[in-house]
Amino acid sequence: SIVSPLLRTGYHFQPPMNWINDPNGPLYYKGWYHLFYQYNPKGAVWGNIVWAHSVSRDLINWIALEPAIKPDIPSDEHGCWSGSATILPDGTPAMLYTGIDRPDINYQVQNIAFPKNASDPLLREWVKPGYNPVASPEPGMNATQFRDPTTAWFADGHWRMLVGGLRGARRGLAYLYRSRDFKTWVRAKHPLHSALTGMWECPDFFPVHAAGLQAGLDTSEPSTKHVLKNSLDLTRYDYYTVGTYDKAAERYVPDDPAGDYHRLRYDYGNFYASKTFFDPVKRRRILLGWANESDSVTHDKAKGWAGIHAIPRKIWLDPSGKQLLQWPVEELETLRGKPVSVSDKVVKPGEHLEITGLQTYQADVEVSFEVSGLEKAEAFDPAFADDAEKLCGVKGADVRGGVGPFGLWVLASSGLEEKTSIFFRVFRGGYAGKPVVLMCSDPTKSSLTPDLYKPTFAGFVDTDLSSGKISLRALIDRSVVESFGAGGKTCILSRVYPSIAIGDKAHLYVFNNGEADIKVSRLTAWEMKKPLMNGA
Ligand code: DQQ
Repeated sequence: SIVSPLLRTGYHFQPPMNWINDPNGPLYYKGWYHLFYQYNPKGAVWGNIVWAHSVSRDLINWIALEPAIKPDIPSDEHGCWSGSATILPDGTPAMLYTGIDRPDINYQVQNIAFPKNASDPLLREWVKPGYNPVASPEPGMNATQFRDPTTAWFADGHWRMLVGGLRGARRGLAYLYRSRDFKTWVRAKHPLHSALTGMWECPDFFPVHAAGLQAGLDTSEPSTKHVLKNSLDLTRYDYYTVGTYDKAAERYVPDDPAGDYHRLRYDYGNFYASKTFFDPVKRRRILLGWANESDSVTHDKAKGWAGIHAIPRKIWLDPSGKQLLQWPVEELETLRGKPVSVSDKVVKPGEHLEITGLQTYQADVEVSFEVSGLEKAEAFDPAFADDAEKLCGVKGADVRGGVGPFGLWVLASSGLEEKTSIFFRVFRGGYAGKPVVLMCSDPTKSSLTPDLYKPTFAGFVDTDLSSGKISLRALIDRSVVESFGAGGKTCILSRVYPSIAIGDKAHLYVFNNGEADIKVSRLTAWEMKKPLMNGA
């Protein structure tokens, strides 16, 4: 084959073969976590979409079951698209999802399915009641842009759910539907929220604790703070705002009036069509997302698979109230082997330090950096204030800086012909004199293979650098690097396809390409074991 089998991920979610996209209907039921996802049973490209189904005790080891929801009623016979689970008061899950009911155009309706046998903890079989569909496009609505129902929530005698849509050419919206019995759904006159951003795919709406508490809330629990997320098909990124849900007015109001355009993202890399759910066992909210390949379609077909999911992340509101924090679920740590640590190492300008004593193609790395001072920091050019990605495109890992670029070279070949750089770069003179911290993933040197898509990803990190400290965690898994900056303030997932830095030829380094010393106060790296992964 033209692609090394060693590039198939080891501990990120994927089925043994074929195409996967959005996570669907995640839920916890009778001792098992359930994950459904968009799946093509017939190949490694999008099409023939069914809901594949896997179960897990810990969100890390997965067992594949038969597809749960397949086209077999008139209102989904041309595709079972994305949707969400709601746990009803009697404990039974209900699944709301989009069906394609015409072959010619993507005419979209919303359907409902229930477990055939609620006493089966594996929820293997699903039935679709005869009253489907439960919501159809009405005159004046764009029937081809009407999909992805949310988890429903209950308040004041009614269930409510959202469906993503588009009005005119540009207004993305979250239609609001109400129901007393979970069967008859009526659209509210105005959407819960909308903005001039293009179509909203996969909306998600959930309460969070206001005080920076890490605990999650069930979707129906009242709260003073909510999060609304949507996936913009125009940019292929997931954006969210933090705001208030006004139940009486049936509206959501973002705290920052510019928030809809301010562009906070769950992840500044390859991460789309995500969805959260409430885990009643550990009382946390968990975020799941899809990471597409950035390899060529020819390679995808040759490999016979395409698409993975990010490691499930716990999410909660930052104490500032301005953004979310994200961290890989603690269960991931059960895959860690023997640690290798480095402490109090200074990396001088232009130098790098190799981390040895473990295999690093499938690893978890946590590092705390200390910057000696900000005197040498480059001046911030306000022209880049809204465009971290552009700034990183101009100032990649190999462009010498003042304070930074410093960080990790991962999946690097011993001669450094190939390396993926995950790093920070600090600038002077941001808003109100605050230093600006940029976090980047620079894959431009990640592979010698020609014709790969190698996008540079970046986000700003809203962190207080007065202590001089900043942390980075990188989950390295053969063809994916999932990075968490400053304790999960800024996250970047990248897909890379090295041609040399594969298997035991992959190396890990700390680098400093600035003019100021950088101290590694502590770095710990673990080889990661392979979990049960759907039988592959
Ligand atoms: N994927 C699904 C849609 C959704 C899109 C189709 C997002 O329901 O809008 O596979 O990736």
